[in-house]
Amino acid sequence: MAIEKTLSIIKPNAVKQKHVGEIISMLEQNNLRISQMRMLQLDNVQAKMFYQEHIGKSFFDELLNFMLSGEIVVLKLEGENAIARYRELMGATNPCDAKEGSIREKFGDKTDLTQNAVHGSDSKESAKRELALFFK
Ligand code: RTP
Ligand code: MG
Repeated sequence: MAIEKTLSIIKPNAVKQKHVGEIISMLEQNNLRISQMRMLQLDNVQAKMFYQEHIGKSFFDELLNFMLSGEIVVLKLEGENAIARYRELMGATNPCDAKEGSIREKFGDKTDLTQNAVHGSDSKESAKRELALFFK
């Protein structure tokens, strides 16, 4: 199996609720190696660039407002089959549907699917594009 790189974002709700440590611990326990990590606040231009695939969708403005609402942690993760393994660990987009023990089940807001605690790249192409936005 090939070693892959992927981008994780710990979203503003999880940072505000002090779940950064627990989420990082889950990444480490699942052999998703952290090779780079930063805490930052997105600006409007960066957020639009990052979520360009969702421009025009019904949830876009709400998503952008949320992602601009506080600090986030961005992480470069590496490991065998890391893209799919991290998506599995995150759980379904809607925290209500996320399987027990997944990051979104534990830390996502079950009344607001926008606030689902984490992001993860969904393909090799997305990972490459998204990593380049945060890590030189
Ligand atoms: P992500 O990109 O954050 O890893 O999540 P994902 O692939 O599971 O979901 P995606 O379809 O890419 O959506 C990006 C983020 O937009 C918010 N969202 N809100 N209200 C809605 O219907 C809705 N749908 C998506 C979520 O924060 C989702 O993670
Ligand atoms: Mg996505």
